[in-house]
Amino acid sequence: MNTATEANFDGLVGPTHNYSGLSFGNVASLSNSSRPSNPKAAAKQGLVKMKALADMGFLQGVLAPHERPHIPTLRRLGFSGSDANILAQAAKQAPKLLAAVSSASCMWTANAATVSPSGDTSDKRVHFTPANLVNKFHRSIEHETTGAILQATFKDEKHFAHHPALPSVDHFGDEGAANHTRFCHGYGEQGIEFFVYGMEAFNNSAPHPAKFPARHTLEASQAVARRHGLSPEQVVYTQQNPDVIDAGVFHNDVIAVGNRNAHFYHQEAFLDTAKMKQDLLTAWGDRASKLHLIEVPSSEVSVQDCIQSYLFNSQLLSRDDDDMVLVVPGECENNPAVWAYLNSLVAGQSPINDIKVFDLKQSMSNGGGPACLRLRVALTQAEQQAINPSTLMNDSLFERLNTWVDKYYRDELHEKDLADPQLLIESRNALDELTQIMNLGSVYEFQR
Ligand code: SUG
Repeated sequence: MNTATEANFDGLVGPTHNYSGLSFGNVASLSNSSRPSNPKAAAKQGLVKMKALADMGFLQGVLAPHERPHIPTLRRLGFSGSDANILAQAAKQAPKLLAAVSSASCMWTANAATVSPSGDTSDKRVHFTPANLVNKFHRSIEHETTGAILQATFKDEKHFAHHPALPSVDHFGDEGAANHTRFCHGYGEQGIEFFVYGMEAFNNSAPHPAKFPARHTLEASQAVARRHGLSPEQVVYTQQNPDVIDAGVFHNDVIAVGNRNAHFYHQEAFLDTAKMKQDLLTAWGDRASKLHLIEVPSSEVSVQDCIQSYLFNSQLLSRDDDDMVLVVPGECENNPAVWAYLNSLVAGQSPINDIKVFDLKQSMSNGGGPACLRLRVALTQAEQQAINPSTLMNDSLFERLNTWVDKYYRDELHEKDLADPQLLIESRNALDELTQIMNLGSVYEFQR
């Protein structure tokens, strides 16, 4: 019997969640720059989604936020003295740098890593490569702590293999699972790993976007596939349409989502849609179920509607064979074209039979929807037993984390507050307690 399942590990929003306009190419991040944020509401919106999915019977995990403002990075960049002095100097001399090292961006755990389940890898372990996120400075400082938290969550070397991030250089720009999807018949079986890249780093004549950066390269995906020991005939590489990157689709998960035997994507998502379909069907071969390719035409939902509503930044979750639910942000309900499309979708013949809507406005205002907030990890029964149990969502963790958020989080944060030494102290106290709640050990620099 195949008892493997897919867990979702959501990023818990950190106490310094704010809007600093740090992500060129991400429309929401730029348009909400300098608006006040509400870290308490952000964390609670995320927890509500996690708890709802756990209550629906899905295996739901939590990944802890990182230490922010990140004083070790400021020290590396030449600031010195006490922590309070460093914050004051950085606020005066380089406020955007202070904002960058204060971002709670690790909440978007779709960018934490690429994960290959044991059904796909040559040594039959689950492989993790934290994403280097090299295209954005504020995100490029995440991968070391991400690696430490993943190791504290998936500890057992018998089942889990952890790699360091790829070299931190544009040629190997890696945004993790936001550009990676896995298709399979059952979660424990050999799957097809589908890597979507924005550009080729070593081929200047290949197409690339003109206005906004392509954050992820083909060469990065190929390196991850090699490291994870994937079999080449079960890997498909596809290029994102450079025009949609230029329209604001900075990750593939803003315009496509897949799960098991369903690929739900927009007509304009890929550079060569016909080849993408053919390559997937060839790799799919004669598996026991049919591969559903659900293409949304521009005539029904425009690329702009996708970016505004985050229709495709949804979680496509299997309740049973050919019975899936789509978890979407509230913005989909408020977009008439998208909502009409979704209603016709669930009434039709596809395996997508239900829609669940969540209010994630705090994260959405920085360009992070339901799918950005989660890292998928398909696990066999034995692997599930090997996870750090204190990271799994249930009634008691939900209650403890809500109490913890109430104790430490502010309900309003402005960019100028990032220089407040008290915010650093509050955040460290919060994380210190969190590592005990989640039994993570000393994963932060300030604890060593
Ligand atoms: O990398 N926004 C994130 C959003 C990541 C969304 N993830 C996925 N699509 N999987 C980013 O652009 C904005 C931070 C700010 O502007 O304050 C930010 O980092």
